[in-house]
Amino acid sequence: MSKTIIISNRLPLQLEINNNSITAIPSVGGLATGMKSVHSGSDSIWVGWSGLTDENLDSKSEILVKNALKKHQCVGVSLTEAEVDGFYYGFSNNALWPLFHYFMEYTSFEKETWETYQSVNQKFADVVIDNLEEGDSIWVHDYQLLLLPEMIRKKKPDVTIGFFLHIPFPSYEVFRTIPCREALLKGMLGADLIGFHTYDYERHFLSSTQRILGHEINFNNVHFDNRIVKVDSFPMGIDYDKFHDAAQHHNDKEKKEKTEIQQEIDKHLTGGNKAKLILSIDRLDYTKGIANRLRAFEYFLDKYPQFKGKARLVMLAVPSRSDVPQYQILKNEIDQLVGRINGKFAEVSWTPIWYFYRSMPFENLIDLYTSSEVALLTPIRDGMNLVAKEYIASRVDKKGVLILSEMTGASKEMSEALIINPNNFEEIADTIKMALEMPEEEQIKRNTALQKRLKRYNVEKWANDFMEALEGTQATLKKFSLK
Ligand code: ADQ
Repeated sequence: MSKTIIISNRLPLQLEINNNSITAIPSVGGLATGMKSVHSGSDSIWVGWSGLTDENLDSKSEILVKNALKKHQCVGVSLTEAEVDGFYYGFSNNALWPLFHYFMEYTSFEKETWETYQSVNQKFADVVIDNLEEGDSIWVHDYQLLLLPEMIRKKKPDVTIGFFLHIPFPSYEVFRTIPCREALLKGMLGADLIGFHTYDYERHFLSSTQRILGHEINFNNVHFDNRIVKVDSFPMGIDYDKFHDAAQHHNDKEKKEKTEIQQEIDKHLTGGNKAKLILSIDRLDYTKGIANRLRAFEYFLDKYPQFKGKARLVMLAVPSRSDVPQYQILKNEIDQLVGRINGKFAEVSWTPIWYFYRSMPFENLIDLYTSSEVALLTPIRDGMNLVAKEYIASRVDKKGVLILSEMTGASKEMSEALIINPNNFEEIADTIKMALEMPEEEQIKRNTALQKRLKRYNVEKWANDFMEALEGTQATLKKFSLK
């Protein structure tokens, strides 16, 4: 029986090691949830890194890990610490991540990390080929594995390969600056179908392909190496029912069942102390525009002092890539900004910013989504931004206002949100005021339209649409006898 092989840098599992046993707990992240409809039954496997380096595993624990992964139809790619450094922290996160998000000043190209990126992609390819059988389809995910489609194609010319990029694809003028630009494009073009979140990313990719490689492009088909590669956009959705149902359950809860965070929020929302909550949630990453958001919020309080004591920014940042120097610098900058703004405006009964630097369990996310009158998401660049969708899905009463950066993929589908330029503090300040004063009927009208769309284009539909289009590429090839 043929199967689908899903490949991503990390497996959708967390490994817990207790003395002599290892348990693999499935992750609940967007990608893992979205792929549920593809990665289920016995007709799929997932290939990726387990998160443990070879140095952390002896031969006994290696077998335990392998068996634990097998139970979840996962196959591990083993990596050394040096490989993780060069491939993940080095080339993926010091070159590709900043460049693809237009942070050229943070981009550093080093020969050594590029070499490790190539050899680790080859390691992934070898594991895939070892597990590949006649009739299998392959779905490769994200910027860490740009070379993988071509590496697999070289060994298995007839296999069906799909590739999806979760981050933006930059414009030609930015992409052309990377020394290994031909190799990266050719790597991706090993696929039969290349998917992006938005039409803009798709266009940027096609234009780079045409101008750098000189290939013929017919609508969204690239003619390459005697093959046709289809390029299309597939905006990723969320598990809408999961968020909506959890929010409904949250609203039905008795007082004594409430989480500590919710009890704390309730305390601050009662009596004469009621301040509306403006929520932001992201990984602590320079692409997310966290410093801009803080400065814009400061500007808002300066410009509209009538909101002092009446509005509060609740800012949740998840620690991320803390071994990369830019992330440490950003963390310090944000700590200082929060301290300075709180010092400047705080009153005995009101602090303008509540800042949490940690990951939170799902039920606390729901507490925050359901308790906040406004969500303020200001990325400088973001492939999609799932938080915007999760906030709207959690608004069971249909109230709440989403302020969303025009630099996110999500803004292309969520035109009922208040769309802002994350570099325009004046506009952000005015939009926060508008959001806090928006009549309830208007909030309900906007959110009704948004929810309808998010429910229909959920993550399962995203995965199914991609897989259907991938199957479609094979039908086209047969029709034109190219296979
Ligand atoms: P990310 O950059 O990680 O993803 P995003 O799409 O916002 O960004 O997803 C973050 C996820 O983490 C959300 O599901 C959110 O609920 C969760 N999360 C955030 N803060 C949390 C916290 N403190 N505690 C617990 N969970 C938290 C990349 C791209 C995006 C793209 C996605 C999917 O950068 O642009 O939308 O992949 O393709």
